[in-house]
Amino acid sequence: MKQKRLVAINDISCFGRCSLTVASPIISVAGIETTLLPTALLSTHLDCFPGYVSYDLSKEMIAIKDHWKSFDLEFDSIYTGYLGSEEQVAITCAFIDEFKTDNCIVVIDPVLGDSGTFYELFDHNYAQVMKGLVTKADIITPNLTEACLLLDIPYSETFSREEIEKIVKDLSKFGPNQIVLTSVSFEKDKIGVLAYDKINDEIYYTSNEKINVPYAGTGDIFTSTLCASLLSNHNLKDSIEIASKYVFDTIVVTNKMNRDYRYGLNFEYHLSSLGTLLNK
Ligand code: PXL
Repeated sequence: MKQKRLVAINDISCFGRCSLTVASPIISVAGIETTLLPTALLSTHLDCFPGYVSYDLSKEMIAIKDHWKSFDLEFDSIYTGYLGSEEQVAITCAFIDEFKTDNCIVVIDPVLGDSGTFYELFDHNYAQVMKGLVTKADIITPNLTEACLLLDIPYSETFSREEIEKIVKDLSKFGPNQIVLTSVSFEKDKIGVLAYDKINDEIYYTSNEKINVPYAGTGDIFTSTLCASLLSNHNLKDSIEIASKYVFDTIVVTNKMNRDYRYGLNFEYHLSSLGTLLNK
């Protein structure tokens, strides 16, 4: 029996349930060995916690990378999320160049923004640099805002199915074979995920009831679950369904708790069931 090993490149937001604090448990529960390359250490995520403290770990990332290389550590997957600066995107590109082998799946969540705008600290220059990282991916998981920023097209909440299919096909021209586009909505009360598999020229779509909540970390829970599912040998169609359903169930249970939205999603509630499903 061979256990797969993934490295997650993302920040540690100590409080608020996003990035590595969700990626690590979700990928581990699928039975995958999870290695962490932290990009920054923050007291909280950046969504509405005034006075947060943040420590950049760019230098440490290079030292950790070089140490791993010294004993030929290998990965079945490299998964990148929030990167704090253009320099960190460059370090991540170098990491992929050094560690990607033929059987290693590179999953890039090109974190740039949401709801039509950039996240704090990011701008068009940063989006340009992110395009370079995207060319190194096998799979990317942009939300619709990020897709538009990568393609330099105006954001809209009312793209038709035809326009969305053109967007995923255009994104695949950057290089990745699988495009998983999140926050797609064709019906008023639904929100979904549309995936394009370039090799088979197939499109898959799944949707759930739309619940308007701004929890930070939703995208991290989705992409972590997608990675866990794909590495557990579920196909792309099943994996987007598993990841979408897990995010939806997690939002439902969190909403019932009536807590401050900044505290993030109660992904722990359904975590063991997710593990059972993925290990089947
Ligand atoms: O992907 C969510 C996320 C990750 N890291 C930091 C964030 C957020 C969202 O707000 O602020 C630092």
